[in-house]
Amino acid sequence: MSGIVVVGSQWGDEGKGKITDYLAQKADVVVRYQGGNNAGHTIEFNGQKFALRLIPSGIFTSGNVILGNGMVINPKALLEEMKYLNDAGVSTDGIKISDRAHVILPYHLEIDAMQEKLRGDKNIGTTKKGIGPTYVDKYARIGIRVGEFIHEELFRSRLEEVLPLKLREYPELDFHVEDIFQEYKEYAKMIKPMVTDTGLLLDEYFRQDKKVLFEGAQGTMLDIDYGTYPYVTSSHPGANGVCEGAGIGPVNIDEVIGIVKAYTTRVGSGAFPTEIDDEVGNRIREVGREYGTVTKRPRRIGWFDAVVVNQSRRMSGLTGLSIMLLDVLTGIETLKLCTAYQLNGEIIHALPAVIQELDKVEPIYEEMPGWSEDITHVTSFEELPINCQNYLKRISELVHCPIAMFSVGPDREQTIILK
Ligand code: 2SA
Ligand code: MG
Repeated sequence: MSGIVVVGSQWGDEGKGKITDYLAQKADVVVRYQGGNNAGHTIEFNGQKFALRLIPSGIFTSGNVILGNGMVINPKALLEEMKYLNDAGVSTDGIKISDRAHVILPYHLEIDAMQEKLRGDKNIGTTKKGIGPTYVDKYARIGIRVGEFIHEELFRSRLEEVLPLKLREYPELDFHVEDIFQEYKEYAKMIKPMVTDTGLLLDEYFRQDKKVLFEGAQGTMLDIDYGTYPYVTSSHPGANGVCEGAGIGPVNIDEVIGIVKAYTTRVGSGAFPTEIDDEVGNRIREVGREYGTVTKRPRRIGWFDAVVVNQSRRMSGLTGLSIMLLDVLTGIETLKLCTAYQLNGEIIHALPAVIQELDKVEPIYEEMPGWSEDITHVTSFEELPINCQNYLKRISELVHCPIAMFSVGPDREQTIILK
């Protein structure tokens, strides 16, 4: 192995943190390639629980982590996260930040909040971390990159160029170059030693045959092109985002593990064909502790949707599935799997591109008997109750992808790898 990618293959929060932490134990370096502190990765080991937003989970293992060029970085949030880790005795000396990543500045946060308000009941349900507005500036070519940010004079002159444009676009904003500069130049000083050309660094790792793990944030259904647009994030959370967001070529990717829950969840607005709004849904929410890591929002709950995961398999070239939170389904008498959709009397097997059509699809379900045995201590596939084994096998068939691992609880020990 040289490059392994771990991607969320639904709408995020599938439990990527847990799997990347597990795989990170064998990796020389762990890389984030998109998004920013809209992510919330929860990691538990030795009875300790950590919530990471920006920093890759490899910080607990080799300690070598890269924040790639495809990311948008809030320097203040990064420094806070480093302090949180340092206070818990975790070293952050191994962090490297791409000089090509974009910087989230205070006006981005304000624009995010303002746009959400203006959208009214059509709001996206963003995390209000300024993610979308920062990517907008990147593509409008008025963003400020980390490489500029860490040079005081460059940072000031870029702010002088860019801020007036933003103020013209949003006259209600009340920001001044000098205020932002004075506060943020201090963050820049602290970040400077970590900044480098991370693409070069990765090339060295690969040439030395080192093991590189790419950690996706959010999920493929939030992909800016292939997700449920416009209810998406502004990056490419799938393996399709790795090359552009880390500065490597596709030949460096050997394996892509798609993380899915044994059911489905989503935070924020937008289509969700298999959503269930009943007692079973509430039960899954409580047993699975389905609340956002960053925003604490209750997550929407639904049955496993093979149409969604198939789309993720196609876009990311998944080589294996990791089924998370299997134990949460224990005790539910009948489980449902969505195998296809019905739209205007026709059966379809892919998500329509147009959200107004996706809103109209009816899921077609297959029912399977559940299991009631406690599965939190199993250590192999064969130890699972037969109904549970059948449920996993059926998912694998429907998604055309082998199962690489499954998980029956939050601890590192409760992840079972299949040979
Ligand atoms: P944004 O803030 O512009 O990226 O929001 C756009 C959409 O993307 C969704 N999104 C997420 N969905 C699930 N989990 C996310 N991360 C946090 C977590 C979320 C939290 O891991 O728990 O704490 O609430 C995440 N980040 C973005 C978002 O809901 C919008 O639908
Ligand atoms: Mg999360």
